[in-house]
Amino acid sequence: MSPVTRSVALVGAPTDIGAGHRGSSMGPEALRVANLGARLARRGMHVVDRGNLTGPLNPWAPPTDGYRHLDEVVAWNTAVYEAVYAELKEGNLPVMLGGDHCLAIGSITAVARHCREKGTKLRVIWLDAHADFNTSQITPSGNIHGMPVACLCGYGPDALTGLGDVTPATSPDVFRQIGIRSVDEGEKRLVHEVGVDIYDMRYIDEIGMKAAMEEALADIDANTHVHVSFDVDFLDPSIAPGVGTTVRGGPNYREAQLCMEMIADTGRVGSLDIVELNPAFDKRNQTARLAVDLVESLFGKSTLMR
Ligand code: HAR
Ligand code: MN
Ligand code: MN
Ligand code: MN
Repeated sequence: MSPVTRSVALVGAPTDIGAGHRGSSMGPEALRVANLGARLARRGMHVVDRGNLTGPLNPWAPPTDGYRHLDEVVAWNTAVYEAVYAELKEGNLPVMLGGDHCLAIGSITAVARHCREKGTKLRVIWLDAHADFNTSQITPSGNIHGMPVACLCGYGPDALTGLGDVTPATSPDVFRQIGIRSVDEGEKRLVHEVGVDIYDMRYIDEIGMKAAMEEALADIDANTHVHVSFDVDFLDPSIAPGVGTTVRGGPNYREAQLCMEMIADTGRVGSLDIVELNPAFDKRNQTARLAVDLVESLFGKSTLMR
């Protein structure tokens, strides 16, 4: 349970507008069917479900100038930005139910504004198989869900880097990326150049999840707002098949639990994205149920056992 707030607002963003596969638009409903709200309420949190945001349909068009569906991505992110900012302003802990990962541009831009207004330090824990640091110049696909971290750091189109009150919304030092194992060639050069703090799977294999998370969480203090951006493809596909872009060699169940538990122990979680869940690839909603399990741990489920 975070001392930041115990009132949680679920905000659905049912779209696959930034993805390379259709179906993450069904993510919010799959999380509801897996009882996300009731599970968090059982943890002692006050939960309100705000329902779903609306936005343009997916035209399934090819990229133009290195972006697929840029106008529609901007429309969806504007809606997410406004909704998440409104929840933070009311003192609620927003949980954005994606949708694909392009929507983190809107949610984190809102969180960054909130932190500036409160004089709080922002730390984003980015759980993902991918670095999501592509630009229109280097993207292999044009899919904007491969670009949100770059956009948040100012590498992207004006309409996305300038969503909030300050451009860019964040900087690379804000991010700690965990579980990374698929980075494109140009993207690799760019993350090194700008110095993103990446705890990739090779590193986690070598030193273990515990030591990796200790490093990643080291400078979180009482004045830090922790935002967790949970791309469900972070998890190993053997336990989480319900995503569009599976990459072998992710954290197993226990490693993922430990990761969530250690973030919970900071007591500073103030906002969350759950993204890239794709029921079209899932079996009996197992990936949604696993995501809900892990989110319970993120909000302190295991703490009572000590
Ligand atoms: N890097 C690839 C691209 O840009 C795929 C990355 C996007 N996939 C995600 N995001 N699920 O984490 O096209
Ligand atoms: Mn992602
Ligand atoms: Mn991913
Ligand atoms: Mn806050």
